[in-house]
Amino acid sequence: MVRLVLVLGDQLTQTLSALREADRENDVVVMAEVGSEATYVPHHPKKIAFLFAAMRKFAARLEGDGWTVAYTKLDDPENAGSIPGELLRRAEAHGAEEVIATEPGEWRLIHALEELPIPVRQLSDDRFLASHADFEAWAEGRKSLRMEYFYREMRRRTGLLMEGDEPAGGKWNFDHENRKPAPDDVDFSGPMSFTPDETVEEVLDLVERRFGNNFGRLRPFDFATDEGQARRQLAHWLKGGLAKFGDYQDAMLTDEPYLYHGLISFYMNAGLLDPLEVCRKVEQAWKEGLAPINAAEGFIRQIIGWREFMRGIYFLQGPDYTSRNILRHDRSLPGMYWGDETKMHCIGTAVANTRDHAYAHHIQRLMITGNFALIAQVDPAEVHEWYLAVYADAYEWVEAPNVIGMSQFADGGIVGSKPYVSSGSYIDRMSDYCKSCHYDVKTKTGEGACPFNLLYWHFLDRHRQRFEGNGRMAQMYRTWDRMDAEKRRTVLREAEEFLDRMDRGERV
Ligand code: FAD
Ligand code: DLZ
Ligand code: SF4
Repeated sequence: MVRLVLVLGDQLTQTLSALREADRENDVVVMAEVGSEATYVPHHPKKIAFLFAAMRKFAARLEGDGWTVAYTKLDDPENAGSIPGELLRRAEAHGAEEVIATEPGEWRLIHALEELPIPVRQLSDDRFLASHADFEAWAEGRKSLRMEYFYREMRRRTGLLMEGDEPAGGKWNFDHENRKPAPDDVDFSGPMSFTPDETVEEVLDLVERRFGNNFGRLRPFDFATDEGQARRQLAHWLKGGLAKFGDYQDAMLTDEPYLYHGLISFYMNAGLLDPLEVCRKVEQAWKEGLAPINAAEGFIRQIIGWREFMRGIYFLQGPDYTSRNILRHDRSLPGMYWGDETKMHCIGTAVANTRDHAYAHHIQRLMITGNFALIAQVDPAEVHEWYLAVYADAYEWVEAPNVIGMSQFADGGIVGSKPYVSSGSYIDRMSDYCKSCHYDVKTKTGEGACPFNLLYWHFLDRHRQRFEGNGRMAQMYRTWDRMDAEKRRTVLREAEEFLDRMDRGERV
């Protein structure tokens, strides 16, 4: 009996569980570019182009390895328009009665596969270290789920940066060394640039025609689109970027959209790079003296700690996670997130980087666009949709816990123990943004006051009841309470006026 083997756009891994389970001689691999996946949010054109190009190249590689691949291009007139539709069409054509799949990274698609009228076996996605059962077992009985403890388990399990039972360098976490402000010069050239080949060019034309009006610049396009290129990008960064990754992890510079970041999340999330192999290479670089422990540990924590932890939370919390809104924020996402002009240089820069590269680094996502959306009290569902659309590494399993949880505190503190909010002074310390801004970061109220300064207190004041008992926030409330009453009233009034102007669509 012929079986269909589903390979999704973010499952481009030769050793995928569904491929391991299948029979190369008899089974048919199904891959499809479909309207439903390409439009469920208005994805950045670079994200769509990256995935379609990588899918086409991966399909060709499977065929070269002897697989039969039924590949549907987006503009194929027979295209059924959705993953379930394509599976049914192919099942009929090949007389298949069963589908083997690796579990998708979004509840939406898991449910769609469950509802198919033919049996679908969804195998666990073992490209991750922790299975759902592992994470559930770890979470069981804990009052709160903290990444740090989960991370230590993953260190022990993998043996990464371990010396026997002890962490290498004598401690588990070197984060306090990883908060240096922006350097004057960045001596790393950023990611490699890959010239589009024929396959990529064909996809770029297609995406331009079909998705050219989506937010985001399609060209120039220089992403890696196959495993070999992704490995070259990794090697390039290990050599030039890793050593200072830790030091400047939280820094931001106007003319340096990448600093020392790896730009490998696109490739790991789509399946072109194996996260554990990436970590082993980072560990090796540390062993060879090519990177200090704070860089190696900081990076490995992001992968076997945060990345795995976020996925665990997404699946543990269930399908309603994306609609959580514990703070009851309901403002519409301002037009500046979609490229409308803004006088705030920090937001303008983060959004321009996003528009041009389908990328912004972590601290821009967390402390610029995320921080602003939170203190401006934007509806987290709208914030979630934006992040899911605009970043080339965004799939719900990783994006939602980062946005709903870490960035917007909409889950009430499951991911983070306190909200990531700051006034302008943090941004000024960690970046060069404030030097070129219309607003003055040192001005707290009145003409030219930095909006982050106003909205920060406005947010804390509105949510006083929820947060003042939080030990990690007590100092913030003490500072607020020490301000004289008239000043506090002025801050709150000016914050409201700012938000009104923003809501009216004025350039703020
Ligand atoms: P580097 O800075 O070089 O970091 C190394 C790797 O660590 C990343 O490639 C990534 O795989 C992993 N990592 C680091 N932090 C996290 C994290 N918090 N969660 C999961 N993995 C992490 N990451 C995504 O992969 N997809 C998303 O949709 C996504 N959305 C985010 C939304 C918000 C609001 C925030 C605050 C963070 C989000 N992140 C997301 C995490 C992080 O910002 C990106 O992984 C990182 O910017 C990717 O760029 P890089 O490869 O250059 O990372
Ligand atoms: C993101 C995406 C896009 C834009 N297009 C496709 C597609 O046409 N075909 C496909 O198989 N996958 C695509 N993807 C990735 C899926 O949306 C992803 O597999 C699910 O969201 C689960 O993570
Ligand atoms: Fe952003 Fe305020 Fe600095 Fe301007 S002054 S860049 S708005 S933090």
